[in-house]
Amino acid sequence: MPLDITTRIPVVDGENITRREFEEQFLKPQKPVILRGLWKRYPAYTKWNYAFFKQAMGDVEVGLFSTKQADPGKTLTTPTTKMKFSDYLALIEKEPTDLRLFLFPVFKHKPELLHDFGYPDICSGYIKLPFMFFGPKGSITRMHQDIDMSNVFLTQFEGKKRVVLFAPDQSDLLYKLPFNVHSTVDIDHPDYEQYPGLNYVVGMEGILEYGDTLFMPSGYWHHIEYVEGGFGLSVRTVAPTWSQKLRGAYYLTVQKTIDQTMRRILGDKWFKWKKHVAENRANRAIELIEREQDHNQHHTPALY
Ligand SMILES: O=C(O)CCC(=O)C(=O)O
Repeated sequence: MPLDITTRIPVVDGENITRREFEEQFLKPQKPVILRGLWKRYPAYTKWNYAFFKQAMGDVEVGLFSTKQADPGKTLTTPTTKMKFSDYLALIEKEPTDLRLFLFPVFKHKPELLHDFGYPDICSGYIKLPFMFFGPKGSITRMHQDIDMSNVFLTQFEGKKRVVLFAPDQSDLLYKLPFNVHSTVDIDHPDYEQYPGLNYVVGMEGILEYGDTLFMPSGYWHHIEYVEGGFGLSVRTVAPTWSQKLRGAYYLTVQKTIDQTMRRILGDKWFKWKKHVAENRANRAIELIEREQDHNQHHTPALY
C-alpha cells in the first residue's frame, strides 16, 4: 500500500475557539489543527506583507542557503550567497529560486516588530523566541522534527504552503536517523524499494494560507512545500510532558554534540552507520506490523 496522507489536517475557526476547546480537542490529545484567523487579534495580521518588510528592513543584508545543495545528512550552517533583504523579497514574490532564508533573525534587526503581535491565550507556556521563515515557490523544508520537542504554532502571512505531517510514533517507519531529528526519505517521490517502511506510514496533509495558524504538536514530523512564495512566523510552547521536555533538552545538548563530534571524526562513515541503524529500526517496525496483520487475518471470525 502506498504512503497514506489522505487524511486532511482539520481546519477550525481560530478567531473564536476557546482555550478550553483548544485544550480538550487538540492540545491534550496532541492533535494537529489549522486555526483559521487566530492572529486576527494582532496588528501583524494586516500589517505584515511584502511591502511592509521591504520598507521596514529592506536594507539589511541577508545570508541565503541553496536548497539544491541541501544534504539530508547535514545541517545547513554556511550561507551560499548574500543579498539585500528587499531584493530577496522582490525575488520570492515573483518567481521560483532555490535560495532560502533559514531562521533569519528578524527581531534582532527590528525588535519593535515584537509589538505587532502577542501570544494567543488559547495556550500557556510560550517560549518567547519567535522565528520567521521566508521562501520562494517550490522550495521545500525537508522532513524533520523540531529538536526541542516543543508544540509549534506556525502562522502564514504571504503565500501558501503545503504541509505534510506524521505523528512521532511513525519515526521508525520514516527512517529517523539516530542522533538526529531528520529523515532521508523524500515523501514526494517515495522510493519503496529503498524505504519499504513507507508502505505502512500514515500521515496527514493540509494547505496553509494567509491568516492560518498550524498547530503542530510536540515531536510531529513536518515536510513543508512552498506552493507560492511567502513567509510565516512560528512561536512555540514548552513540550507538554516531562518526558518530552527531557527528550528535547537531551536532543538539544547531548545528542547534538555527539552527532557533531562523530560527524567531524568519522565523516561519511557516521552517516552510513546512522542510515544502517534507521533501516534496522524500520525493518523491525515492518515485521511487527506484518505479524499483527497476519494475526488479525487468522483470528477474524468467519461470518458464515
Ligand atoms: O515554514 C517553514 O519554512 C519551516 C517551518 C518549520 O520547520 C518549523 O516551524 O519548525
